[in-house]
Amino acid sequence: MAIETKRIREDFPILKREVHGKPLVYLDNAATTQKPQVLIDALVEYYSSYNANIHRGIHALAEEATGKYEATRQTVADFIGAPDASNIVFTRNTTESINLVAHAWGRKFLTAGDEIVLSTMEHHSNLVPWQTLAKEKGVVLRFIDIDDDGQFVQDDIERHIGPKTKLVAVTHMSNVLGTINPVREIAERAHQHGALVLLDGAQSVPHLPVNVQELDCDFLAFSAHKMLGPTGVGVLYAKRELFEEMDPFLGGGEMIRRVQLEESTWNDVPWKFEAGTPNIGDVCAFSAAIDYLSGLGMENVRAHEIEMVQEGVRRLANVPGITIYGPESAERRGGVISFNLDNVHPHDLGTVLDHHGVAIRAGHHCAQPLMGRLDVVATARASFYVYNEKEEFDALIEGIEAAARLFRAPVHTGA
Ligand code: 7TS
Repeated sequence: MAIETKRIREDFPILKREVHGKPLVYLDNAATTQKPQVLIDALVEYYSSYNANIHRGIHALAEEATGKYEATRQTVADFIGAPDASNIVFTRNTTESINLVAHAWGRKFLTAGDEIVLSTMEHHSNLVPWQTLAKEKGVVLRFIDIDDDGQFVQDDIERHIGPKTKLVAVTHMSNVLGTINPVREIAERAHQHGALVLLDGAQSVPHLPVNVQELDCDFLAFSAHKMLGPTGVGVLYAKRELFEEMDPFLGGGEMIRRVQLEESTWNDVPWKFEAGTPNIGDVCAFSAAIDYLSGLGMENVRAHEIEMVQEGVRRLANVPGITIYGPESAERRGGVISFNLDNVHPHDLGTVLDHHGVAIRAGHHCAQPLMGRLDVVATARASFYVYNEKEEFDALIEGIEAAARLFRAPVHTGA
């Protein structure tokens, strides 16, 4: 393995703790990842040595904090292959980044009859903002469906993206199925019809090499907390001309150039979209998480997760009564495995696993329409990251077998 998990695990203090007397097996990385010591140190360093408000002060601390905050913007731009730091706006999370586009771009440029193309595998955060906009503006929503392998139906891509399409907003990687979508092709088709493309990168940016210029997406939204970074920091990438023509999302301090009693003018991009005091400490620390991932190499992160998924699917498939969702091929999916065990509710399964020290997620994963499409109310989900190792599947399988025994489903060892 290109990723040395034994060495990496030493960098994550939380992995040393026990849960219910068992070593922690953390398989809920699609929800949020754990934090390396360098990230924790970066937060402590900010608050213990250069805490100050940015962009306004002329004193040394304010200059240091401003410098680090803006340096992180450059680090983020480099990480996703953006042409310039001004292509990066800091928000609170993916959800806020998508809402920013819906408000600042959608409200300004969309009118009745325009179409937005989404998909049936979207996270609620890439559905609800568009539903609200659609109601307000009379915009029509269309949905690319999935096939039995959990991939976009090709015909739907061709059928739905057409001359009326103004925006295609889809997830790069599904948080439930793990599906990695053909977003490069989708962008090409959208652009042929003059439509823009927003990628929900909440799951892809942490797990795959992502280059916005190669993908040619117009917007990309993601969250720091899913990529070893702190909570409370999101990113919105956009092409410069889009940020220029969009109206501000929130009004207040920092985002203005000149304010008069009756009207105001706006600050330059990207500050036009960062009203008020931002999450300075967390943004500054975020660069430590990105440096850590860059040090590992995103190609290696991806290769590690392909191996983990292959092994995970192999082990799970040996357990009688298990249904696994998502693409057959590990190359077509990220480090996420959603599954169900016959006659056992995923919440019950999650509770039994928790008593084995294994943290998974159970529920609808903020993708209720997808649950309907899969004809289930919920799934259990194991999701991986750089510190997970194949040995951890032993505890997962043991816990599932214990749940099967408890709830009287047939069982058989799955090694
Ligand atoms: N989009 C996708 C694809 C996601 O997986 C998530 C979070 C979001 C958007 C929203 O991110 P946030 O940082 O704004 O909350 N997904 C999950 C999950 O799968 N379990 O918990 C959160």
